[in-house]
Amino acid sequence: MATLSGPPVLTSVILNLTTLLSFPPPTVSAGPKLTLTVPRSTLSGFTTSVTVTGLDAVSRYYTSLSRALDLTGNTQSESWTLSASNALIPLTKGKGLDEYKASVFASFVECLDTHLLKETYLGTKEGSYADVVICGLVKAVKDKGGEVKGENVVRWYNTVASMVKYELIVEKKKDEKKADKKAETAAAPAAAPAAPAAAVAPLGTLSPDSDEYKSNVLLTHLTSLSITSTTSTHTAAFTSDELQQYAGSLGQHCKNIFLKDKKHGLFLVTAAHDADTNTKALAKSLGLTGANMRMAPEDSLGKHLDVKKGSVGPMCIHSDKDNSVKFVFDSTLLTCDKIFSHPGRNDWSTGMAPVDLVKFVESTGHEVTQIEFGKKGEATQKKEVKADEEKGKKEGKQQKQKGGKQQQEPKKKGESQKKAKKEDAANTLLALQYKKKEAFAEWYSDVIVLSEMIHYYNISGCYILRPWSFKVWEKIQRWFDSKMGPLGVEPAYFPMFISKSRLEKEKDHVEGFAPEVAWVTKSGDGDLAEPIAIRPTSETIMYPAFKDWISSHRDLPLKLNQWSNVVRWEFKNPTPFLRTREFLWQEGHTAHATYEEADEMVMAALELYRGVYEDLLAIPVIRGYKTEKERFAGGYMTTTCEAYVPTSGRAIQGATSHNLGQNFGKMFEISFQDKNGKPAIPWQTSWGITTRTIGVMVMVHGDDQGLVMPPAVSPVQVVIVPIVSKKVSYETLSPYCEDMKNKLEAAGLRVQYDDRTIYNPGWKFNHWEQKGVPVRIEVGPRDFDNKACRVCYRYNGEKEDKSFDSELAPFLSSKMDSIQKAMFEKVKKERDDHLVKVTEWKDFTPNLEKGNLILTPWCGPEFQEEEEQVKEKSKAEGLERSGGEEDERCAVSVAGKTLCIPFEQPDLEEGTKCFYTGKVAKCWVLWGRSY
Ligand code: 87F
Repeated sequence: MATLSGPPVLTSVILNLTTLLSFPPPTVSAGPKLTLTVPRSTLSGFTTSVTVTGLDAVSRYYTSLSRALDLTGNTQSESWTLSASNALIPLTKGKGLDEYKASVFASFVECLDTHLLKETYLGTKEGSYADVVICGLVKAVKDKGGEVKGENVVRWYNTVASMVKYELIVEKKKDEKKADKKAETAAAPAAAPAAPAAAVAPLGTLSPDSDEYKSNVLLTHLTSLSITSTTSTHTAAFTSDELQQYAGSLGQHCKNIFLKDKKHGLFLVTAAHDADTNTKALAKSLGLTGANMRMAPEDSLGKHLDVKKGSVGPMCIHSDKDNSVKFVFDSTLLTCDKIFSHPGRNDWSTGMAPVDLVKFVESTGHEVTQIEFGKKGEATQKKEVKADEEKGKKEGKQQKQKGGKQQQEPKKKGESQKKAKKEDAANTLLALQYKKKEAFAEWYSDVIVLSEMIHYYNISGCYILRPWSFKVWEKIQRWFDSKMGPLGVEPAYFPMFISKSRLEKEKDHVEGFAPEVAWVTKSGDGDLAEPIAIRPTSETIMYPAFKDWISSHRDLPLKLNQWSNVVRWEFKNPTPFLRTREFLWQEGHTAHATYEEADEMVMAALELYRGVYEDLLAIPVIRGYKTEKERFAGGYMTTTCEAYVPTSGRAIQGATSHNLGQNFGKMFEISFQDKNGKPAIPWQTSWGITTRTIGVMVMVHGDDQGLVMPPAVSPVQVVIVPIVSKKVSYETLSPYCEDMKNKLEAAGLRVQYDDRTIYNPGWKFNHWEQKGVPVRIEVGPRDFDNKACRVCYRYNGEKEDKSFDSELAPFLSSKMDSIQKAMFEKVKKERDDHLVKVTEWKDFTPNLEKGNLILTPWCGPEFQEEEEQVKEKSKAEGLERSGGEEDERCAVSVAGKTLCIPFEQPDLEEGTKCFYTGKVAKCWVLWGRSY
């Protein structure tokens, strides 16, 4: 094994990557040249050797390779690297630093300085790749005019910079070229951060006289057609971002997608790089009925197009000799002077006139189907805008007809209503575009927008909560508040700003969280004397006041609850409700004279969280203790409620309740005289639940039509939709419906009478279904005649005719309870069907892959290292089995992690062994893939 303390010039050494990435020992300051030969299986796709020189370039190169190199092991290093990449890479782009960029940099440096006040390096005691990466990024921003200030940062910067003075050369060995295919495709970094300038090969031109050109069948076919083209060489690009970076200057590149549909076969789609290639819309444009277009499996790329993933281009159709692939071409490309695509390899791009590309494809015996693709980006919101436009159009139409007839009045219940609904959904583009089971993430974002829960905002990770979701939050708040009084918890409100010194008073508390803290540094144009943090949680805001308020045992217990917003500047993929930079929550903070009292409070809060999930949101949860590794580091013990999302097979932490012990008391000098007149430190708790609850509810209950609301939290429980016809006008039906509404409301139901005349019944059915209202009552002419109505249930789609009499209200009231129960039972069964026991390691990852929650015998909550090993090993096995790669910025991982040590423990027979270590098991632990 080579280390950096070898001879001054190392020519070719195969290094263990982990060794390389650990911090270079201080002895190496002379700047040796280091040649690193990376095994193909680790880093495929790098066909040429790359020389990276200088601190910032080395740093950026590490960053760009981080996914392929699997820089894992130390979560602090990982989290620093991730945050720094996200915060600093954008600052290194463009010319100089504007005011905004400078302030981002200043707060990052400030953050670093705080951390380095207590630590010498970031993440590990000896320093790690995180120091190299971040120091390099800091240098890059410094070179652009960024100010590196702060005693600790300057010391760290100088130390690290003086140590990293080497060149890094990555090259590929010839004899590794035949490495296994799987690893090759798996390692293509799909979304790696920007590669360093020094690692990007300059654009070159491939001569038609060169051997390489002549041995490429696609290029020689081009020549044989006398098509004028140029082929440029560049760094291999695996993503469109990379392509833009390496070869964007050439001109318009194509996006190429190889699709398979069970019924309609294979399609090669060539579209503008920014085209919206939504497969549903595409199938519709192609007139394909019953289509379900998916990405074609990778082996069919080789089989039909003789090309590898990442290198597909329209010319590859040349290899489809038996004409089994249909070619689809984005007609907007025809307006370009020249378009570029890969001639079978992703380090070459060939440019030609679009008509010539069409000529090329036709010459291979393939028909070119032209379709005009829209631009991607605003998918769902665009839909919404369109829907609004449609609505506007309709409104106009209706206004013109004011006093006239109703539109599209269905003649019969059933058939024509269904038709009206379908047509309406299509006309207004309001229908959900995705199926929950097929494209869960897209489905989720469609549902929350179309149901009018969420509106997107122009700051990443921040969302507008519209009344339909905020009212759910209000339901949770009202319920929760009703339980606070009996527990002796009082409402209060504390400021949202924290001074730096207070935030950092309790070291363990902020440690690891620091990169997420957002700071205010300016007012108007002037700098604040000291930056102030925006609360990510309120321990450090509240406890200095606790110190003032608590002096005797008579001041205890002190129990406060605050509803507020908090800000945590997350860098992982934001998801509305689930992972947002600002979110709403309730945080309870209490202080007690004894540990037991505090413990009781912790459990009482957790019981409320169970209630929120199970009784309000109809979602079963598993309660338990967090392991040492997963508990809140600032406290003593953490309890949790874990929910399960069947569609993704993932667990999600629902809420936590902490016994903080006396840690904060000691730090904030809170003390009291106990009953015996002796000084004592109070025992504290803190507990919180957030607007994540709403997201979990959407994911768990929603279906292909949209939301399905549990009656307990639905802002509207019953919607009454009149079906107006020639026989019965609004004027006649309205008093009937109003009367029904009043009677149902008098029974305590939340009712809406949808008397809008601008929408027809089909539109309304669709609208309320998407919003998940538990019961829709349809009132048509015959119902009016018979003093009846039709009751339709959202959660199971069933319908029944009921008389409108004194029984209707109690009937519907009890229906609300039975729907609530049925929804809970359905989800509980699904959850229980996915709850398995595993006693041997070999069964662990396969069960994770089935989307199961796994109970295993475990050696004990304190075995943190072993827990980490399970996480890492299951991640590696999971990735190997799927042949995939994990995006570290993604909010989800394939790793199995501990969710909790459930309070309800199955029997553990004496002598049972831990499923992983083989040591004597102390308890059952619940594991799963999680959000
Ligand atoms: C992010 C930035 C700074 C979580 C953070 O769980 C600090 C923190 O302290 C932080 N993210 N936490 C832990 C919060 C603990 C606790 N606070 C009261 C809760 C419930 C409510």
